[in-house]
Amino acid sequence: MNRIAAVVGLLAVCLNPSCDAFRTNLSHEVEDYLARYADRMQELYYEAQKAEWESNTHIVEGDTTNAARTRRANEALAAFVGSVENIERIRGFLDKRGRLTPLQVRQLEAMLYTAANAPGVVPELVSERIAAKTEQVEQLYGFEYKLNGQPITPNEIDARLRQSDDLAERLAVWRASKEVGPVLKPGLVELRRLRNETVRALGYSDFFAYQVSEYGMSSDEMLALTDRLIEQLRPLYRELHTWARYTLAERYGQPVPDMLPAHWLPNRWGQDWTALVRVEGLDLDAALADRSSQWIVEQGEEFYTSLGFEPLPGSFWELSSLYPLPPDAGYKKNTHASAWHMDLDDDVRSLMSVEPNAYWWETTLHELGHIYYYISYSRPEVPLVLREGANRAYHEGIGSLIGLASMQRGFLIGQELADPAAEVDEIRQLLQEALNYAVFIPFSAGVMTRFEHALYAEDLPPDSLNAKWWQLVRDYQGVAPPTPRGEEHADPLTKTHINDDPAQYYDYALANALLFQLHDHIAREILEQDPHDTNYWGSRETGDFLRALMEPGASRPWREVLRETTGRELDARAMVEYFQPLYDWLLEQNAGRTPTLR
Ligand code: X8Z
Ligand code: ZN
Repeated sequence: MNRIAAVVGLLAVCLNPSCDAFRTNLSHEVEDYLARYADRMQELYYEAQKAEWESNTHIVEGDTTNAARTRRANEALAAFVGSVENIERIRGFLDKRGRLTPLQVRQLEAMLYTAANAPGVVPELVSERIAAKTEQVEQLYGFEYKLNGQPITPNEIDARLRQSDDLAERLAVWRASKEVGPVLKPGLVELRRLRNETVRALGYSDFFAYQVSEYGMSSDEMLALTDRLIEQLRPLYRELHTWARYTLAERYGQPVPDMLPAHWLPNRWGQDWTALVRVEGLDLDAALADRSSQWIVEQGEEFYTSLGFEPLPGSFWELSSLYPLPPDAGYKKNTHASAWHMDLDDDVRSLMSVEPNAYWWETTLHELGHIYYYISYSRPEVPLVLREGANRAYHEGIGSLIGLASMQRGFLIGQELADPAAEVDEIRQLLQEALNYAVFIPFSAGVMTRFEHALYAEDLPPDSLNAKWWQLVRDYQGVAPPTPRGEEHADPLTKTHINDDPAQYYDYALANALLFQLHDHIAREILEQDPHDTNYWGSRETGDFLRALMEPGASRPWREVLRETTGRELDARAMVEYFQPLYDWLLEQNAGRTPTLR
């Protein structure tokens, strides 16, 4: 058959929608479109990420060049991914989804989801939102915290809250940590409006619903899930709360309070109480004190390579920003840890301020979890637009899982970070873990999730941000401000995610539940070790399990991945079971004490 005949032949059959050639023709058209979209998107995305990277790692007061570049690059990306032309084509193809492959449909759906965050039908809103976000990041990370008139870094604030036994000092440091709130308030109120209005243009009810929809869930479904986690952990949390009230009252020589005063807790938001206890023979802060920050990151990498992952690419080491800036740097950087997939391929970087202590040890492993997730799914089989986690909680869960594994005794002994001859009080160790993982749930699934839901879905008035926040903190965490905090403060906005990672904090709550499910599976089925005392180091089989989970990225439905990797629904049962021995111990400790938490 000559060429013309072939074309005519094809055209003739293509008039019949049920035949294979018709399907194939559409499929080719979609494939071609997807390939062109991916190429252009990757180019624009990389430019935007590079500009964002500069904006987050090199913040100079009064300098507008970074902001201008970031705005331009983000606008170019938004103009493409949210263009009316792209939205119409994607919708047009999705109307014929029955004739497309599941992988094509997944890509188109991911693209439509991205478009809804920057829809070309409301270009002014998109531009305003980009500018407002860039400005907010500069305000947040360019802020100079001060204690008694002297500059103090977030790392120093955190260290003092972990270590100081002096209540007056604790109060001063806690207050200093909240000073940034009011600076951020006008920007956040504006961002709330812009975030809501942009996604409404493509039919979402509000920005919270938009973010949740990435899980294929409604807001109500997500709130039911987070409520369930809180409920499952409530008995344990109630006992931890009672234990902390009595223990801290004694430590500080104060009467036992009904609600824990926020400045008594070893974290700015009371989200992590790990530092309340030291475990004799397992004191990671002490073990790390004489190591370098670089050693921490290298050792983290070695943990992953021991599981069969490749060493990190040279560009990771050259281009990341891993350590705190010297005080005389002349510029500031984002001090909150993050991992970046710059080009959706092999340019992976992390932004951290690592110091040799237990917090940064765990955080480094968390960030490297993101990095190895990026690397695992950056392969030709995974289309660019599906280079994401099975869902966002999976992405958060992997590194946290490795973080949990890295704090267990068998592992620490193997790494010469704990003395094999030392007697370790196992209940105390379990207590320390609960002060990390269980304590986090009321904050993440409760306070943060409910606050952001109120903010975006319920139109929370700007003059009740603080009242709402402290009401939630009281109800979920059983924590109270040291003194009344009126609306001249804006305490929720001191939490970085509210500004630059909005309406997604339930990811971490789900990740915590998920990581106990994964850990339980790995400990029992792969390592055949007690989940309370594992050593993942060197287990290729564990690495294979994790890689198999990560390699498909978002190209498979997450519920399917969940069933295969844990065999059960997402809930907190594995976490509750893990802490059962501690729960029994706490009941004994708290006998005769009055609980105040509902
Ligand atoms: O933000 C983080 C990571 C970056 S993805 C360091 N985390 C949450 C937080 O710090 O509030 C990890 C646990 C919770
Ligand atoms: Zn993370």
